[in-house]
Amino acid sequence: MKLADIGLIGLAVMGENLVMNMESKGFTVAVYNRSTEKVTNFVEGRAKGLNIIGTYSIEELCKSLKKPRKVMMMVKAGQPVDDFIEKIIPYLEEGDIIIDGGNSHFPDTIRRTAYVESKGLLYIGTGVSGGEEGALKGPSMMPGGSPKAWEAVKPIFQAICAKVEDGSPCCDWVGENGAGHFVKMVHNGIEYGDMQLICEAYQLMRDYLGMSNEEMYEVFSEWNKAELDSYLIEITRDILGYKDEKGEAVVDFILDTAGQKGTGKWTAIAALDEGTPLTLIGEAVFSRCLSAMKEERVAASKILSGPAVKFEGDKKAFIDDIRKALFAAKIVSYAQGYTLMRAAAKTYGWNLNYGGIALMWRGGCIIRSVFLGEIKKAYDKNPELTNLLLDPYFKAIIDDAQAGWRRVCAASVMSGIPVPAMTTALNYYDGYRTARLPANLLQAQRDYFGAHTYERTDCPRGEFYHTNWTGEGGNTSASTYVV
Ligand code: NBP
Repeated sequence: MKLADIGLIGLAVMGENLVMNMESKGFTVAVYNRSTEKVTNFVEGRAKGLNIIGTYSIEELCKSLKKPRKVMMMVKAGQPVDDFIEKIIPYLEEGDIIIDGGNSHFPDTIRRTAYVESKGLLYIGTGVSGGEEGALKGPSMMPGGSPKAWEAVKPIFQAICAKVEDGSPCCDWVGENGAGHFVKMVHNGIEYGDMQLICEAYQLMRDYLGMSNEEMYEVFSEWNKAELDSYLIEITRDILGYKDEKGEAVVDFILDTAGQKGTGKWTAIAALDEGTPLTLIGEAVFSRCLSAMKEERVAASKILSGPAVKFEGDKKAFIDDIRKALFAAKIVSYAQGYTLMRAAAKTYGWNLNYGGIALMWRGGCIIRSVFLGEIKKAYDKNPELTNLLLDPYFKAIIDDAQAGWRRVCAASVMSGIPVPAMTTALNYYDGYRTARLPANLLQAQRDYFGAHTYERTDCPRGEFYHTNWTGEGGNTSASTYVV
C-alpha cells in the first residue's frame, strides 16, 4: 500500500481545501473526519482520482502514514482538539508529529505541546490564515511548537503556503509551544483593527461628506494603488461596487450589527495581561460590541442629541486627510501589535523573528498588504526596534500624515461621528511622545488613599516614598506588587 506524506483530520472548508492544496503540490494525503460520510463524499467527489486516501478510523489514518507520521487537525478549536489528541496518541510512536491548524487559543497550545512531548511525541500548533481561497491556493502559515518537528513539516508547509513576489514563503518557524498560535491571534486582532479603520473612513465619507457608493468605490480604487494597497482595501472597493440583480447595492441592505468569534477579544486580553497598550484593537473589538446593540442604539438615537452633521470646505482635501488618518492609525495599530508580541516573547521565552512575521503576513492572509514589506525592512534593519513608530520610514510617514489625521479626528469630534480607532491611535501617539504624563498626580492619589507609595523625580528609580497626606494616617505604606 502506498503510504501518505501527511494525514488530515477535519474535512470542513479549511481542511478540504488544504488537502487539495497539498495534493496539488505532489503530496499524498490521508484524510479522516468525525462524520465519516464526509470522507466518502470527498474521496468520491472532489478528490476522485487524486492522491488522497480516505480512511474511516483514527487507527486506519495513522497506519496509512509514512514515518515520522504527521497528523494534522483542522477541526473546531477547543475540546475537539483535546479529544482527537487523546485518540491519536495510541497509534503514534516516538518522533511522530501531531499538528493543530485550527484557531486554538495559545495557552491551550502551550499546554498541549507539553502534554504531547511528555508522551515522546512532537507537537505543532500553527496559525493558518487566508480563509477558503488561501487554504486552496496558498495560506499564510505561522507554525510553533516542538522545534524538532519543524524539519519534517517544513517541506510540506513551505510548498503549500503563499509566496511573495520574490518567491519567499509566507511560512516560517515562529517559536516554541504556543508562539505560532500567539502570532496568529495577533494577526487576527490586527485584522479587526484594519477593518474598523476602513469602516470609520467609510462612515466619514458616507455620513459626513455625503458620498455615494460609486464615489467611495473610486476613492478605495485610488487608495489601493498606493501605500494602502492591501487585500482589505481591495475587497472594500469591490463590496462598494457590488450590485444585486435589481441593480441595488448589497452593502446598503446589510444590518449594521457585527459578529465576532473571539480572537480579537483574546488579543485584547493578552495585551491587558502583558500590560501593553493595544488600544486600537481594543476599540475595534468594542466597536463590534456596540454595533451589536442595535435595538438599544436605535432607541437611544431618538433620545440623545449631538451636533448637526454638516461638512463645509474642500471635499477632495478632506478625503485625502481621511487617507492620511487611516494610514497613520494603521501604523499605530501595527506598532501596538508588535509591542504586544515583544512583551509576550519575553514572558514566554520565545525568540520571535519580527521581520519574518511581517513576511508571513505579507501574502496569503487577510491583512496582506504592501505596507508589511516596509515593516519587514524596519525589523531587518533593527531587530531590536522597541516601537515601529521610532523607525525613520514610519516616523516620516506620521510626520507627513499628522496634520490631516488631527483634522479628521477634530472634525469627527465636532460633528459627532464616532471614529474610535482613529482617535485612540492619535491619543496613543500623543501619549507615547509625551515625556511627562499626569501620572504623578495619579500616584499621589494612590498614595493618599491607599499608601501605595511613589517614586520621586529628584531621587533614583526604585526608591519608594510615602507621604502622610492628611496628617492622620501613620507612616506604614502598602507593598508594591502587581497582581
Ligand atoms: P469548523 O470550524 O466548522 O470545524 C469543522 C470540523 O470540526 C469538522 O471536521 C467537524 O466534524 C469537526 N468537529 C466539530 Br464542528 N465538533 C467536533 C467535535 N466535537 N469532535 C470532533 N470533531 C468536531 O471548520 P473550518 O471553518 O474548516 O475551520 C477549521 C479550523 O480552522 C477551526 O479551528 C477554525 O477556527 C480554523 N480556521 C478557519 C478559517 C475559515 O475561514 N473558516 C480560517 C482560518 C482558520 P463533523 O464534520 O463531524 O461535524
